[in-house]
Amino acid sequence: MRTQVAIIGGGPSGLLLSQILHLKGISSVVLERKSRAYVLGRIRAGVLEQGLVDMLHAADVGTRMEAEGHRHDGFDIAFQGQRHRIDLKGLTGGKSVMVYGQTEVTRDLYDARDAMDGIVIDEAENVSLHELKSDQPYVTYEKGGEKFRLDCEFVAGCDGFHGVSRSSIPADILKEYERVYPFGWLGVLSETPPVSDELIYNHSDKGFALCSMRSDHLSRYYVQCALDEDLKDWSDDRFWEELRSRLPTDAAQSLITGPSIEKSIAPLRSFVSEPLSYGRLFLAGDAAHIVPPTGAKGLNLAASDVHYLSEALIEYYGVGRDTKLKGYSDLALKRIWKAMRFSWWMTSLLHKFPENEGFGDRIQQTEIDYLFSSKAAQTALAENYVGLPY
Ligand code: FAS
Ligand code: PHB
Repeated sequence: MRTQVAIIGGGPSGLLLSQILHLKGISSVVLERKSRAYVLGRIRAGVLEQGLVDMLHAADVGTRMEAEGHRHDGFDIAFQGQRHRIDLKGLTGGKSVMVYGQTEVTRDLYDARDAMDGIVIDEAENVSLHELKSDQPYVTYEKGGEKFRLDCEFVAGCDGFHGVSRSSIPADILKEYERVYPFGWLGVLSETPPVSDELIYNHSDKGFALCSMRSDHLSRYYVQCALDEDLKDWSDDRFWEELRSRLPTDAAQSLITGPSIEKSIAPLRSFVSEPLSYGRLFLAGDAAHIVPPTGAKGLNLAASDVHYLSEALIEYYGVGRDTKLKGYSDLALKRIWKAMRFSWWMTSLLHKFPENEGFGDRIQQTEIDYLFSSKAAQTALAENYVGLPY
């Protein structure tokens, strides 16, 4: 089989890239390791920047998002029982975010690829990348016990943190930057009405908690937890009691609980690998970087990578120039590191750090106090949260 762009990974990065390229007449094949049901069973991000919303519309994948998503013009930060609203719209000259689950974005992308006869090969195992430094790279994989070869001109590594693409770049070329946080997030999805119309990011002496949602009858909650927590030790009742203990009084009293329909623990890390390209291989999304979800940047950063990479491929196939392909890594990394900074800052601001006892705690409290009292500080937070320009 032959295609112009072999895309490794059928998550949001790979599917969005495939859809954008298709609309520009550029062929691609997506190789996904898992089944479609598995991919669509993952509960992940919930907040979309305007840049991603615009990209989904441009890719003819925005209709259901507009019908079922919810625009949010602000969110609350709760600290020591005090809630302060960050007025995103007022502070950014009218910008907002869209609350619409990554699972739904991925579903919409799969549906669009199917509708346009896109080639997405699920359960493609043992994917391996070859001849990346040549102008005739190829990919091999197995499916149903058979071996296959996919000849291509470019390989897009959209296969997430645990994928094969990043590790196909020689170790003496790859430079990795990482900060692993001493805690994780225990997340619950429940068919209950959200505790508030907007998100609430809570800093409490017992640890961070986040009140989010997917719709007016589907809520998403997280509590900061120790890295060695075992999901089996967290009954629904224990989760709701812990969440309630970290919320300001009004939210704690109005919280409506119910059975969890999904419960998972995600570790938190900041990670960037450089460069994002090696010969004909280009990394995008979690394959290249991971942010702690505090700033709601993971999925949105994958989108800006796909924006830059698709623009570069469209230039190459459109006018035969490789200027943007050569500049892809440096350009994408500039925005990646700004989102890395913001996600690290939000995480440092709102979580309980064991080593912070004393001075660190007081600095954290002062940082939040300064934020609540300074429009300039709130504006800086708001412009990062709605998404810096591409
Ligand atoms: P993905 O990891 O989504 O997709 C990569 C795909 O490649 C997967 O489907 C995988 O099966 C496939 N793959 C892997 N190896 C392969 C191989 N060798 N061959 C073929 N296919 C292969 N972001 C937020 O903004 N907010 C959140 O709350 C949030 N929560 C998260 C919770 C968890 C547990 C995780 C892991 C991430 C979370 N994120 C969150 C970040 C998440 O949304 C990512 O940023 C987003 O999924 C990035 O999309 P992709 O780059 O497509 O990577
Ligand atoms: C979510 O709804 O899953 C969500 C929202 C905002 C975040 C992280 C996760 O910062």
